[in-house]
Amino acid sequence: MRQIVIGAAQMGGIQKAETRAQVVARLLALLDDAAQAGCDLVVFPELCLTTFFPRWYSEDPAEIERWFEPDMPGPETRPVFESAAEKGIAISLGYAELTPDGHRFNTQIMTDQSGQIVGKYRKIHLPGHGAFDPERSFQHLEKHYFEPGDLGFPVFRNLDTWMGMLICNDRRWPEAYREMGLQGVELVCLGYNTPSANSQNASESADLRQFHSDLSVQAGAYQNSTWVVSVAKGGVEDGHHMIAGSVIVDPNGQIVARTKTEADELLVHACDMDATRFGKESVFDFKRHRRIEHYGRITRQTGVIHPDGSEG
Ligand code: ING
Repeated sequence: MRQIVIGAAQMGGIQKAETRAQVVARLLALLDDAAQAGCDLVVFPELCLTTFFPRWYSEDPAEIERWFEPDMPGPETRPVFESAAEKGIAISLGYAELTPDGHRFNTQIMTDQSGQIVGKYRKIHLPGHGAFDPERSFQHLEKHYFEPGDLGFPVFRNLDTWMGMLICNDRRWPEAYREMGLQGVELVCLGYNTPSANSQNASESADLRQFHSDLSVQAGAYQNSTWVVSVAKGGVEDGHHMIAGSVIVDPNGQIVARTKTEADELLVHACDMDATRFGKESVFDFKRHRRIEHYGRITRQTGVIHPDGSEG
């Protein structure tokens, strides 16, 4: 049996004033917990090195640069890679990437158990808006700070398993899972920073947003017969609350483990990768059941076009 003991390393809020060193100390503590628990792989959240800075509008290059990593690992993050390698733990972590030629992405990497990066994903579905919006109770400026990812939805081999990654809003889009499902993905690792309030609809409850988060990852897991590890940075950041509720979802779409707090908390589950086989060979045997001749709109069309030709 191909078993991976997976640690979902949920984080509580990271305050704007928190230094990289302070955050790295939290990641190292979660890694120590993971070693104690016998983890083979640990998944950290989206943007796990900084506060969720897209809630703040800035045009000051110096301030913006503060949030981005030109190197991964860099001097401040190397201790995380070294500690994981010493423990024989593969890690996946999310960060704001600044490329050598000046491009900015919301990125997640994955290492093997020796600390080598074996997978990289750049967030494709950027939610929110690109310009400061005074109508909103708070900003969500990912389209201002990041470019859409340019790597597609890669699937790679790690720990004798086909793995892929998503980031936050991606988990709401079935196409993202299916792109990996069609590559045979068996484990999808993703992190999220999800505000518990809707900046445009005050009546939307935190419970409904948690429900949508769970629904999305459970559907993605079941409909592609894959494990999904979905890890929050939750709790309060400078007065802004985000949902926690990190979960590990099995290939039947069942939540097998969920965090209990909104703080730094390691969630551990022994995941049998062979449990993905039955679904892939029966109800979701894509080769046997899919009828791609009827799916043209999904890649030909971006928005809604009604049968009478009217849009939106
Ligand atoms: N955050 C949120 C997410 O997709 C959001 C933004 C929340 C969009 C709820 C739509 C509905 O979970 C990030 N970082 O994508």
